[in-house]
Amino acid sequence: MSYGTIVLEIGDGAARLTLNRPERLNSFTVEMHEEVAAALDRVESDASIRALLITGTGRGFCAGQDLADRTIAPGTEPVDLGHSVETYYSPLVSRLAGMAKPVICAVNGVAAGAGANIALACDIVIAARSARFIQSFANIGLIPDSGGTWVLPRLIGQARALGLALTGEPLSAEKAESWGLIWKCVDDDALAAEADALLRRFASGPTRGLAATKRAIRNATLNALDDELLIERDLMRELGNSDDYREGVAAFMAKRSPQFTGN
Ligand code: T3D
Repeated sequence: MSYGTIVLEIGDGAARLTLNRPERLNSFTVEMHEEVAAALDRVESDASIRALLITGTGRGFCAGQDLADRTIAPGTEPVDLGHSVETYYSPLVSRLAGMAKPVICAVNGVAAGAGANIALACDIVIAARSARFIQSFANIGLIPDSGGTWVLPRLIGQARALGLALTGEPLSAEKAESWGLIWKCVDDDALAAEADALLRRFASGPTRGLAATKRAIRNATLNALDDELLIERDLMRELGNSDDYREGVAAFMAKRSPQFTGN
């Protein structure tokens, strides 16, 4: 399938999805939403794909909604943003967070509005040192959507979440790392190699174990410790029967690298 607004590359057990509207800082149109959704269908349904990387073309990662599609001519009805959020942004964030494969986001430049929160929905966020995260919703009278109001206080606490959301001030990649908002900030020219190395590692990793780890950690804040311990027991029981566990132990004992199949 060929796309007009994204690039999807598949190979070596991994998928690379690049947002590709650089002249608009990769902001989202309906076409881009539909193409990203189709790409995620492919990634989810193809068992040979064991990890996903998302990044952007040009100097931006993503500037959220394309506001050119939101100008309201006098006398016309505004777009129903609730419909847009429900149909496009929320399902996208939900799919990234819930996907049974690790999702890496390589934030190559500014990530604003929904673009920032789509990045934060990914499991591992690596940002170029020049990148910025901007909750720009305040500048246009909106609220942080795409999971922003949920993820920000959880990752950085209420004071910082409110500060970012109410002011719309940019947060540097370095500060995002030091605040615990993202996994890592790296030099711009190291971003692609760092993200690729991680993608290759996940693509040849114990996929079932990685998926279970992701699910357990993402759901953990909802559970009491004793409930979480029961979940851990069940997941360990299940994974103890996996081929990859057997291979991991055998490789350790034989002092060789494991050859995980994802099963
Ligand atoms: O609407 C719904 O469906 C509901 C859901 C909403 C989700 C949202 O994401 S709402 C928030 C929308 N996004 C924004 O408010 C961000 C708007 N952009 C900016 O504030 C700035 O562009 C940035 C801070 C991201 C970057 O600033 P800067 O100075 O580095 O770049 P720039 O010059 O502003 O942008 C470069 C070009 O991209 C420029 O076009 P031009 O002048 O070269 O022809 C600019 O207009 C364009 N651009 C940037 N962001 C958007 C955009 N065009 C359309 N929509 C954008 N979001």
